[in-house]
Amino acid sequence: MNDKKTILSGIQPSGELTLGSYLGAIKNWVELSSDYDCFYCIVDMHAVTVRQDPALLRKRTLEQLAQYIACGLDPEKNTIFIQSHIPELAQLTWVLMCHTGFGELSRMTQFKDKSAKNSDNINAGLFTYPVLMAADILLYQAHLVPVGGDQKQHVELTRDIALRFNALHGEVFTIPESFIPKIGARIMSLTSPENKMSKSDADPDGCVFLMQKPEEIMRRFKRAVTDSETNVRFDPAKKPGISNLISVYSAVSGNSITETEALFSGKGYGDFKTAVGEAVVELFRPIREETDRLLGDKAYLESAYKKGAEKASGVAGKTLRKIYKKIGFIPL
Ligand code: ATP
Ligand code: LTN
Repeated sequence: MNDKKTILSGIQPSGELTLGSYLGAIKNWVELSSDYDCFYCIVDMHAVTVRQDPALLRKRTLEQLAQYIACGLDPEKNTIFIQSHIPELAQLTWVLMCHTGFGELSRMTQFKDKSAKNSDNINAGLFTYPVLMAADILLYQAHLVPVGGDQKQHVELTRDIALRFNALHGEVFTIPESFIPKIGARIMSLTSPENKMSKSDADPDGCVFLMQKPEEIMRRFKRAVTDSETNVRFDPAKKPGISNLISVYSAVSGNSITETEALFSGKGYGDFKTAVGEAVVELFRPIREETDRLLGDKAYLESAYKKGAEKASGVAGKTLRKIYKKIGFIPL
């Protein structure tokens, strides 16, 4: 019998995966994957809360699948799937929406940020986005949700919805917890280090992408915004740029923040930026090469997402039947 606990997490195919997506989420997905029963999805339904070009969305979804695998997630050992392939998700979302308060959703900071950025398209999907995410997590009865710090509030909301539902209808949902890295929970933009590095950022120079060529990665690190001091010291409030680079180097090398500070004490910003850039280049090189190779084998990618959908839909169907029964829907 499989008595491993369950993990679920997802990333939107709303842009190219960044260093932030990798250090905040995927790195932990890989590290946790042998100890848990893992469900990792490409959340295309979340991505369409913002207008997407359909052809580009298809391309990015497949690319993201290849990148998950290239990062070390084996589709034989993990359930890797595309969110929209599981219709039970939308069905559960409706039920959960009827257990979520308007006030709760109004407090979500991501909604506030995204509606400010997309003021011409503040649609109902953008507002109810966290309920779809709660359904992702609860449908697979996940215990743990490895995400970056920006998603903590959504996991808390998921817990509140699940506790409320269980109190009304009996213990049906597992109560999930977020798993947020100590270092790398919030990687900042290289050009404006007071903002999160985001794949759909209007200023792509602030991002480092998984698929970028080494020269381009080096160029972005060398031009990263820092400050007028010269010492490599961690102080996010006063030195956001340098502190961000210290976090990146520490997360990539496995050093603590203090160890990184000690390693570069007395060295100038130039040397430090080169070292950070080189560490990231070497981290991404094998991932980029393997992604390119996998993208040349569309038949393999198709078989991988079909297998993932088959595994995911077994679990999804089971949870949904239970929920429908609990709330009084008559089974067909
Ligand atoms: P978008 O720009 O479309 O909103 P995003 O770049 O913010 O996308 P998501 O798809 O929302 O990325 O997030 C994927 C995962 O990566 C989430 O778990 C999120 O918390 C994490 N993540 C994203 N950006 C960062 C970052 N800069 N630092 C740490 N973790 C991050
Ligand atoms: N909302 C998340 C992406 C996401 C997710 C999930 C993360 C959708 N469903 C389930 C963890 C678990 C985001 O914006 N990064």
